[in-house]
Amino acid sequence: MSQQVEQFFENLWNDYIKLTPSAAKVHQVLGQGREIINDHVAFRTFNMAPVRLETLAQHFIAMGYKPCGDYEFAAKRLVAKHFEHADPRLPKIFISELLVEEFSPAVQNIVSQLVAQIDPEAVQQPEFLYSGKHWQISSSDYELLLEESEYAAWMAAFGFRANHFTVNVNELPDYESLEQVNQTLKTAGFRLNSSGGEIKGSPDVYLEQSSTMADHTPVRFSDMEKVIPSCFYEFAKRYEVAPNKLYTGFVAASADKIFESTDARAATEQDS
Ligand code: OOG
Ligand code: NI
Repeated sequence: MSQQVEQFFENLWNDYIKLTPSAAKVHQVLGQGREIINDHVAFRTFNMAPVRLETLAQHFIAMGYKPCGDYEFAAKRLVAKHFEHADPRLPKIFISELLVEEFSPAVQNIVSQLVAQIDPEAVQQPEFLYSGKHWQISSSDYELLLEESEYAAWMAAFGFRANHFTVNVNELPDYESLEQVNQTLKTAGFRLNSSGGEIKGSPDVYLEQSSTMADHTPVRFSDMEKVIPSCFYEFAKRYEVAPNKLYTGFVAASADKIFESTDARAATEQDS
């Protein structure tokens, strides 16, 4: 792994934990001071120039990543792709993009105005991927986006940065199952996303996933400050598709529920 790539992931992580202080606590609780290996990092964007998925992905292609899977989320009006690197120490990359034209004219207008404020030159720099938001937005526009798409509202509030990192549970020495990981997290006081059950997927689809509910952080809107859900941590356990060969893809039905980890309105076990 080149020093540049290593520095990129370090900067990405440092930006992420500023908004997600519980991520550092997750490392402490699960790793007990040992290094945690990440399975993947996820990014979100809009399907509008100059920030389309394909454009953001170029930074990973330049680092040696290859496109490996395509996913569609009809109800959330999103598509996604994942990318893998030959170096097993590097996390997979999951990038989704919102199909903006499928929303109301009001949402399309707000999003177009946000995207228009981005300097296309800035997108060409790898640092763009942890540069946050490039615009001002009012709390009322945020609320309007929230009514149609929690994803659009999250993007408007946080911009470009890691949405989540994901612990590679297969590489955690002290844990046999994702259930044990979840139990440890709950005992330590974390709230898990229980939309579709705490564990999404199964050995039948070669992937089990769980996630915390996003931390809450104060965000400065143009008219006021509001405390809203920021980023979360995910946990993934992969199963063999052949002897000594773990599944490397994602599972759309599970991912569909993981997206809800930033949704304050999504059901959690504590609420139900
Ligand atoms: C991505 C949700 C999907 C996964 O691992 O299936 C996902 C997001 O919330 O942006 O991360
Ligand atoms: Ni994920």
